[in-house]
Amino acid sequence: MSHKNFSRRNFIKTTALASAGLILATGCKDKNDPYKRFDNYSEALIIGTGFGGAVTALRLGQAGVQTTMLERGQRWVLTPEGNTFSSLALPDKRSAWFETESIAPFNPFVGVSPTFEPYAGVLERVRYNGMDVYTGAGVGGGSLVYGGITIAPEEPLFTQVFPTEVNYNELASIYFPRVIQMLGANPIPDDLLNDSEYFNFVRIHVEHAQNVGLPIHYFDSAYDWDIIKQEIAGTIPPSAINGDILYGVNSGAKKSLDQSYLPQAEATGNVTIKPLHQVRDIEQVEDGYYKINVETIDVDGNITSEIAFHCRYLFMGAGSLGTTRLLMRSKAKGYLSNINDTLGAGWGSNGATMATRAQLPVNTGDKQSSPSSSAAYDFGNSISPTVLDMANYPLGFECNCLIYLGLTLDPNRGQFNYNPSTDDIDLQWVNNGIPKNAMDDLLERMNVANGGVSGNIFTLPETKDDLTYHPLGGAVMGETCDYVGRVKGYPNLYVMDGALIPGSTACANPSLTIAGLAEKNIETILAEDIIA
Ligand code: FAE
Repeated sequence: MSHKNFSRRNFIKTTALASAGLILATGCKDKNDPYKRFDNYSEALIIGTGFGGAVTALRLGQAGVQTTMLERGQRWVLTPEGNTFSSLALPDKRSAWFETESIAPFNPFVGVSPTFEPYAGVLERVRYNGMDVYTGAGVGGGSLVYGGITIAPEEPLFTQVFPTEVNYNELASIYFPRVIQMLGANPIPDDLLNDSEYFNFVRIHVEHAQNVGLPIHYFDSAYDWDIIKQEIAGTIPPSAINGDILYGVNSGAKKSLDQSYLPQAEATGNVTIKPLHQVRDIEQVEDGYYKINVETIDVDGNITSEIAFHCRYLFMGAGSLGTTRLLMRSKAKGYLSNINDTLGAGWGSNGATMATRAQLPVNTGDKQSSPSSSAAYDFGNSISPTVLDMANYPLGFECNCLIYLGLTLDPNRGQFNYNPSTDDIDLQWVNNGIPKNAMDDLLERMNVANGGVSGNIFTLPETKDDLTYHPLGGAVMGETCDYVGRVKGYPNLYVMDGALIPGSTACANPSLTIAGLAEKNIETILAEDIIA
């Protein structure tokens, strides 16, 4: 084992930075940080490399704080051949986090799926009683698998979900624009929207929504539209336009966090990312420092070593499920026993639904596989305000159908409980029907105005609200944490990710809200807790 060497390297590097004035320049409160006592020590440590983790890493790195990021998944590096990720059409082991067949929610291969060996792939499906949750795994977290939809919640809905201590105007005017600029997210260009056969389905969606009086929002999208044009022109192999979004985009068109925040964080010279490092649990040790117990794994899931890291400032960025699991497990083992009993509560699915309309009297085209670009706002819905994201449906043939992701303002909240027999958490979830009913109400109005029926597609026969891509909550602000993510009762322990969110991002896809809050919170934490 090279713990000693690693520790010594860290020590030498940190000392060198300190003598160069780089660490003292941050004005850390305790200038005699006794880090030498611990193996694998870094001043700050972040668990997870998704939105909350990546934002935190960049800002810590820029402030001169030596930071280690532990990520359970792989680092996926794009190749010129365009073969890094699994395709959607023929999923292989790279598509899923230790599964043996495709886990796509609209899997057209059910029963006849290709099977494969369990592997450290990019998309995880966690099956709870009555709710399946999807999350990303790998350097970049959910951004590897996400649709790039970058939407800010509307203020009247935001204030129904978030506590008044979170200032909407501050987020909207400072932090959301900062994230959008960092991601390079931007709306679909007019030429693609108006003329390309690859976006015919979007034009139909817009027309159908407008026919029932809904305003359309062309949202910022974390896609490089020039690369998409190259894919369409055939100058590079197609990937995003083939619907290869769920398992990663091979052409580089998706502006995932490994193209923005994370390389910029590493470029500060203060941030180190360690892939295939799966955190088991966390202990508070003497003087308020933290010990992080880690299994290193190989891509086949074998544990290759068990090691401990230490840090002074610990940031949770393992996502709603990952962070809640780690905190609850650590609490149950007596390592963080003072976290209050709100831990595990307040979890929500973001009121998410997935639905189709079929038998449409228009051709939606055989190329409805490109990134989504528009949403319709149904805030007058009598059951719940609903945002209707147009989604891509990579069937590859004319289906006269459209697929949607609907986000509703669902007040339903679940409760996680630690299960000692599995050493994991279970979700207690009772479906209240609101997301499905709101969505069906909206789709029915669209069918009456435009033709078509809801559902009735073999892969998605009816509106589903028992799965979500948007897990939120578990260590919620104002309850388990304060309003900037400090875990109550545990100095220097912070929640920076979706676990902090009170179960919903108010009819918006969550990445922008999670990242915007992380930007805002790390600014406060640096100023008040880390820098003198
Ligand atoms: P997240 O991005 O999930 O990152 C957590 C990281 O922690 C992951 O890399 C994990 O591998 C890692 N991790 C977990 N446990 C451990 C452990 N024990 N040890 C070490 N590492 C660990 O967290 N949102 C949008 O706004 N727009 C979209 O278009 C959109 N599309 C989506 C499509 C799909 C298929 C999915 C699954 C999600 C989508 N989302 C979308 C949701 C979005 O990806 C999600 O809200 C954020 O990624 C959550 O960010 P967090 O920082 O909470």
